[in-house]
Amino acid sequence: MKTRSNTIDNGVRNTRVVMPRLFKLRVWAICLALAMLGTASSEAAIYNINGDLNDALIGDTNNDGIGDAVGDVTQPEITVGFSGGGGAERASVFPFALPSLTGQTIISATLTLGLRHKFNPNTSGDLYGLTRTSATSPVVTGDYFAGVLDGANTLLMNNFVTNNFPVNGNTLFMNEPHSVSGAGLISFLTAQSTALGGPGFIFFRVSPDGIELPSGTVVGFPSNDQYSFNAADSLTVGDFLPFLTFETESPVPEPTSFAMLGLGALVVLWRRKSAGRME
Ligand SMILES: [Ca+2]
Ligand SMILES: [Ca+2]
Ligand SMILES: [Ca+2]
Repeated sequence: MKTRSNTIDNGVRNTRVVMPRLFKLRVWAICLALAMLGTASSEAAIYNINGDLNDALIGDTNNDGIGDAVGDVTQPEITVGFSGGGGAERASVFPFALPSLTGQTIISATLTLGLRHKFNPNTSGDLYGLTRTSATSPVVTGDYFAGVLDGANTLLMNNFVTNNFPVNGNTLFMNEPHSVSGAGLISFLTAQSTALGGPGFIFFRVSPDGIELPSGTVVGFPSNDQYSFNAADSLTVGDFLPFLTFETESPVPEPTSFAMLGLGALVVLWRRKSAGRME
């Protein structure tokens, strides 16, 4: 072990060798940490995606259980449930553009839709992720569903919106954000991203979990029995619009410059130490 007393022959070497032991340990620790940081790090990214303007309702206008008409895609408010008068059951679909996520792992995600009105709803609205993906965003009639459970698509939240005021109450203005997060949504996004294999569109749907067929034959139902959601087209300031946010992680494949720096410093220290031992 070298001490201050036996290294007085060379001023330059002296300044090196008498470096306090604790300080030397710290330098080693920092170099090692830099090296480890570079080889084991991952990159995180956050994506904030507004709903696509092609969001729309789909109607089953002849009440046969099959969707047959996509509503006006420019409407600021789209509905889910039974519409009186014309007698149509409706579901609403929200497309989102997904970027390429190759090499990334989704670690958290939240989807938010803005519930705008409740029109005497007697049924609840269930939130699904649709199995289909597409290179384009338009909603199609095949996206329609009404009923208790749609086994062909991914149920993300049962009773996403519910009636919580007296049946046959008045229409209520809500503008209330409703969100879903967690493992189910992460799993769905991961599956859709994999299916796309690059950028493309994914689709979420709110469906009524009750069916009222045909119009006018269900005694006691109000003229309207539905929810409405803010569409991406809404221009009203303060509206909660369709919004998807998620975070990804991806490993950094190459040792970074930090790692090279850390390894380089380790080599220099090791050489100096070896040289010191040989003296
Ligand atoms: Ca729209
Ligand atoms: Ca139909
Ligand atoms: Ca339900």
